[in-house]
Amino acid sequence: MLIYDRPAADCMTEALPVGNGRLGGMIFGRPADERIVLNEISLWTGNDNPSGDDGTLGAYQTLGDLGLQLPGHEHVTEYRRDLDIGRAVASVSYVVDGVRFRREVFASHPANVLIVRLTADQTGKQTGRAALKDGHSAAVHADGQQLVIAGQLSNGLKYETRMAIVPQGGRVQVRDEGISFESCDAVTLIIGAGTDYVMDAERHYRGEAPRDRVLAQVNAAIATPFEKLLDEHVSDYQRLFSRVSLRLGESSPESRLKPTDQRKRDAAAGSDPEFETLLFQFGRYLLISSSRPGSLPANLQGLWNDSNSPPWHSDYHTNINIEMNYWPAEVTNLAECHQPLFDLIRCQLAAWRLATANSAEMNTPDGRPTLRGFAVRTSHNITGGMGWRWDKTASAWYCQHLWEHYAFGRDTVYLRDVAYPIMKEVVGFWQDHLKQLPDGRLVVPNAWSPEHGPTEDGVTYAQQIVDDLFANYIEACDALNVDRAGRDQVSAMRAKLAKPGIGSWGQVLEWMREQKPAMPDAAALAAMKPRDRQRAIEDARLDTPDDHHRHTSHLFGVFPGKSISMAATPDLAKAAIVSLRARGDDASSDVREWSFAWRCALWARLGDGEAAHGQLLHLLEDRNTCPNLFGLHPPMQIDGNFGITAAIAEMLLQSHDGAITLLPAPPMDWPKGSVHGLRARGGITVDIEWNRGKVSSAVLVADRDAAATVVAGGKRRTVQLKAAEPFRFEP
Ligand code: FUC
Repeated sequence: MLIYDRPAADCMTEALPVGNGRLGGMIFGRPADERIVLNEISLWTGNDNPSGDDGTLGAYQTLGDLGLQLPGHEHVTEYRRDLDIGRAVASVSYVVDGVRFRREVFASHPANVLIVRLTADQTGKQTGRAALKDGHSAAVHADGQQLVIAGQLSNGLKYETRMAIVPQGGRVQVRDEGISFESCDAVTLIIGAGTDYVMDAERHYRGEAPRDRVLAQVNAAIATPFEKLLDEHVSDYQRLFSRVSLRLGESSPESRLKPTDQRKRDAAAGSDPEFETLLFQFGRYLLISSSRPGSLPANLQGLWNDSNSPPWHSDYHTNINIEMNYWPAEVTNLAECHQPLFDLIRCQLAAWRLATANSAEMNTPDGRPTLRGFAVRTSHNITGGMGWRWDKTASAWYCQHLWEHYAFGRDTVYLRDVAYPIMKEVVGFWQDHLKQLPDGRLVVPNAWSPEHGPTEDGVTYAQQIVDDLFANYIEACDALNVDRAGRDQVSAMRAKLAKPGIGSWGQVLEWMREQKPAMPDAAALAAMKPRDRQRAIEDARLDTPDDHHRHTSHLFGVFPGKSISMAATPDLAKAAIVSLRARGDDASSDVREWSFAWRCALWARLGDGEAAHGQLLHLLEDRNTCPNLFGLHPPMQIDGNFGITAAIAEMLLQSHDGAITLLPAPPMDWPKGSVHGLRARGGITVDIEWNRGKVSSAVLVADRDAAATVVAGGKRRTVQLKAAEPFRFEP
């Protein structure tokens, strides 16, 4: 539960989010003049231009506002607003003149609408007005007993927002300016919205006008009793949310009562294990709320946006951010929430192929245009448009997600029909694009370690991602029993991929050759403009122990990859520790928001629970998370929320190296606890209980008959699991 004793003053950092994967709301909780910022996940400007032009990329837009005027509610007592992430309902309650008022808001996935319910502990007390405001100044009209906005964006995208009222008792009047209600016992507002976007390139991403659909959704909801709408919403949400429960220890009764913003600040300094559980579950809440099958994936702000020119277009960033959004999907048992990412990838394929084939920059090392596969740029939209520079290996990183969905779920039909064909294409791209060095090693030519340093051959990040793709492709061929010859060829190429090197101070080399930058002398620095000076200093620190860049791209092989580990590659794992320590977590450096989540997962993979926990605590600091617990880059950004949820899971359970490791990185602050319902690769659901930092018992349930190697406290055991039969593991 997130709780506050004041209304929000700012949308993105303080208001509370609700969402059904498609429709979102940010609730301020102001008693007399409530504001709920509305969103629809497909409301995008921009077009299909893949050239990297940020102008044509467009941006994710805000849909508008729902405003509620409640005269007489200016002075209230006993104010509280909260977000119950166990039920996905936001509430506001307060007392005016001895009457307790309550407001509940939720976005129902089954009913496909957002619902606001006003009640009080006395009858006849609801008097006020509800109005809609469009995010693009389209007009609001009364349409019978409903308010409607029908708008169109500059790119032709049609959208519609609709609001209806269901009063209990009292009187209601609907006018263009708003819906007035007087002396009602209770009021339910139903908000529907939609666009004519479809995830179908052949139809130029345009489907039917949203009008009939939105009207039908709103009409169906007004014909359904409120209690039923609420029950169906809560049970639909809990079907996903309740799969995982976590206990990391007991917090003090005082901690539990603190407002969430203050509690967060205190939790960063000391131990509040229930708050850390809340942070973990909040990431799951956000994923369920912003990423449901049939809709678009969570963007840089998830689903929540109050601006028409949001930071970084609130787009899909391919060099860490969108991937991090989906790190928790499989391991925290929300595999179906991964689906929107795959659907978006699939509907963009034709556009990405064409853009890659047409780009001279994407030619093969011997100068031929790309014939197989595709690459993507650093950002993209939902209609084939791309922004900024090419991020060559991002398509292979996307393939990791396609593969992991199979690795966890073992759905062979999905692997054959969805994941494998795309993996094969991208493998083809790399078969054509790797460059052979005189010594026979294969390198990714002209590669980039995202947003850091020079572009060179054989950059560690790119090498590791291609290695990951090849490894997964080989496993996919084996699982499907297909393409034996291709598989063996890929396996031979994989063996020749240049491996990460270890540098002069024991670090993982981020570039093939250690960078030996020189610091300009003091006079030269003094003569520079401040920005250039900053850049020159950063450049001079490249690849030195003073390099505190926010990205940890060269450690991809540790996490989310699997090629570096203490067991299999101890030298590289030790070098990864050196690199990670040097990259640091200094407040004055470049490390921020999502960096902490990544570092937490990296430390978990390297088996250091204390260091991992330290990163988690850093993330709670006010510079890294907002009062509403959203990540703070700044500005607000959501990837850190998803990343930390995945990282906490990684501290409790790992399954990337062929074994299922229970409690691989417990910190001292979680001496006793339990987790139920995490997923391990191989289609296995895992419960773990621990005490004094050691596993006391575990239960594994496999979806289908399987052998599993379980590691706990350094001991390994291979067990035979029978489908759906709980297997109790006592170390
Ligand atoms: C990547 C990061 C930035 C930011 C942006 C949205 O480019 O390097 O820190 O998160 O995405």
